[in-house]
Amino acid sequence: MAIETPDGYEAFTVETIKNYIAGDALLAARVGGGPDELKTVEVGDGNLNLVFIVEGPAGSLIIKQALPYVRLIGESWPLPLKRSYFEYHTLTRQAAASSDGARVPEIYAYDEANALIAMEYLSDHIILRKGFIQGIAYPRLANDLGLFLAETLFRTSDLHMDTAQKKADVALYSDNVALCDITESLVFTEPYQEAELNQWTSPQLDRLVQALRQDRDVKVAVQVMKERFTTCTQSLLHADFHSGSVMVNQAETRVIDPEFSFYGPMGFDTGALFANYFLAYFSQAGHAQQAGDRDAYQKWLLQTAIDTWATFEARFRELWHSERTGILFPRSLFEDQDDAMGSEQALTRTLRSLFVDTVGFAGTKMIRRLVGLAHVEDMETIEDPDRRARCEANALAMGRELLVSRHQFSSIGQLCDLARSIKNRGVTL
Ligand code: SR1
Ligand code: MG
Repeated sequence: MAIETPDGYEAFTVETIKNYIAGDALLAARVGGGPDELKTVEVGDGNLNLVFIVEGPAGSLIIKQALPYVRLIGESWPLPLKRSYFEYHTLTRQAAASSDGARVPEIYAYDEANALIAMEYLSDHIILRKGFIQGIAYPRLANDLGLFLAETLFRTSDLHMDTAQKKADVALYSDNVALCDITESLVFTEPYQEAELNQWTSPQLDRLVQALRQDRDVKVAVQVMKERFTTCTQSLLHADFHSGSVMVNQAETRVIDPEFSFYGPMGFDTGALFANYFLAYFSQAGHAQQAGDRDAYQKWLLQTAIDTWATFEARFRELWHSERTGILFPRSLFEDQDDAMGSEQALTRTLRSLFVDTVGFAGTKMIRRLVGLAHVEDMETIEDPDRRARCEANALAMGRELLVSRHQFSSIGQLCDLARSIKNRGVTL
């Protein structure tokens, strides 16, 4: 079945993209030379888009182009090109909102008709997930991501933003329906029922998958989290904040790919990151050459989780005191009435609610990556299925506990204790 695309749209190839670049004065000047002098390669390894690296005599860039369907599945699953519009606008908003930590790539151009964004090629960075698989430690990661999350989430919330602007933005992003629908189905629903696209390591995990679908506490909890996702327009989210959406080297951290963005609960972004720390943690046993040789790296991952939250919370607290200019918890009710205690009480409540959401969404995001459609390379690259299944079963146990018992936790340190204890006892298959 051929997919209808808007007039003016063309899905590029490594050859046709050269003429496109040559025909755009700004992009052509950036890479230099004519079309014959450009080297192009398509490197998209995500689930949805085309990604070209373009290198010329004077420079390089990335072209990210949306396809009118889900790349992972094919043309049988159409997907609006407009996701590229949301991605572009979120990149510009995140660039403005984030100052001290991770940054987004520099954007060179946006072509709405071709659903294409031209941006900086981060040639000396790698995808964080690949770093996790190789066991590479990143000393700046926790600080950079903690700051990025605190700043982007706080500054796009009613704690800070002008209310008319925020309401207009909520309306704008409400149109990212198809991408939200992917999350609503693939994250919050399908892993808990029979669904054509679900996959898991079978037969090793069959019993656990059946148990999950019959687990009433889990099903209720995940629908409560889904209700948060669909009804809470707290902040402009990246909304797919996994370790494949972060690029790193030893000196800096970049956040990419916010095409799922919309106004939702802050904890959905923070939770996604913690889910990916813990998935990386449980996958390490599958990458060890000899027993124990990833122990130090696992320790680093858990410490990174603790440090990320510490930075996030500290920056959030600072912003609460210095940039609380929005309609929520106004200073007129607290500081201006000499009620600093009231402001602290409100801050404590806000952080508590955000923490509980973070834990619940982290559990949800772990589970979907183990028994739903889209898995993570951390686990998928473990070749021996028995070994992989043991890692996945442990991660699944952690995901369930986070989701169902989210109100019982009060620190990331406790989540790390749980991860260690599940690792030490190991789930029986
Ligand atoms: C069909 S898209 C599957 C997943 O890839 C993206 O990274 C999102 O997480 C989405 O759920
Ligand atoms: Mg992505």
